[in-house]
Amino acid sequence: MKNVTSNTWVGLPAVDASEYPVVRFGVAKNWRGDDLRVVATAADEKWINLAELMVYAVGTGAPVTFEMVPDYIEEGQVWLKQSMIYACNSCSHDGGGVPALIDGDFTNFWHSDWYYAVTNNDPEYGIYFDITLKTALDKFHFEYVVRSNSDGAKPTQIVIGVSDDGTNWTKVDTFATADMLNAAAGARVKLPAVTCESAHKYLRFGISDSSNTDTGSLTGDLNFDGYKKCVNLAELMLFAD
Ligand SMILES: [Ca+2]
Repeated sequence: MKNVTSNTWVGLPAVDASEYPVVRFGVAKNWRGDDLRVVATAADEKWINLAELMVYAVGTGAPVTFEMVPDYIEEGQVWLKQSMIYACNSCSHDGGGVPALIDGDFTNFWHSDWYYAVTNNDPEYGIYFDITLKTALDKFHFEYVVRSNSDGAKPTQIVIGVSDDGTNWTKVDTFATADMLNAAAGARVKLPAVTCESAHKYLRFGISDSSNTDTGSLTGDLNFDGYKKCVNLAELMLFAD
């Protein structure tokens, strides 16, 4: 908890601030006494700066406490943060990496390696993202946005896995929908909901095939240089259903 008026932290573990991406002010009120619903974020993320919120605390003259919300869900969307995502592969010479995948900007993109070797793709999940949640989900769906200036390496088959330990994965669904296959550059694609018998904190979004026609397969041997099959995405979104 933090007292904004005195600017002191109480009982907050000394860990990377990105592990606490969202702050919810539960008891804040404005000068009229109206309840304020305010969220803010730690420094290296892109949401509201905490400094903007201190005005309200000064206005009331009262201490304001707030809670840390590890997984911020708004209208069903789980706000993905960089600290929640492990990408088995990201291209360092094209695209903006994982940050570009979750920045809300549909004009930039994440790209898997091409030309240079991909050394850790998976024979079942292809090139994948592992998402670590603090709050387990038993029903969820993904949405993504095709790269805005090209649909030449869009996903054409997606494999969803879940895990209870982040190590041992269970495949729960494979999608190759008409929406995926017909998606134009810049299109937003909604995948069907995934329903599990129990809730899981670890989700895997695997891309096992793409429309790219270069040599190889995303689930196969990409371990050598050359124009190998690749995939890219403008944005990835997760929703709790
Ligand atoms: Ca983006």
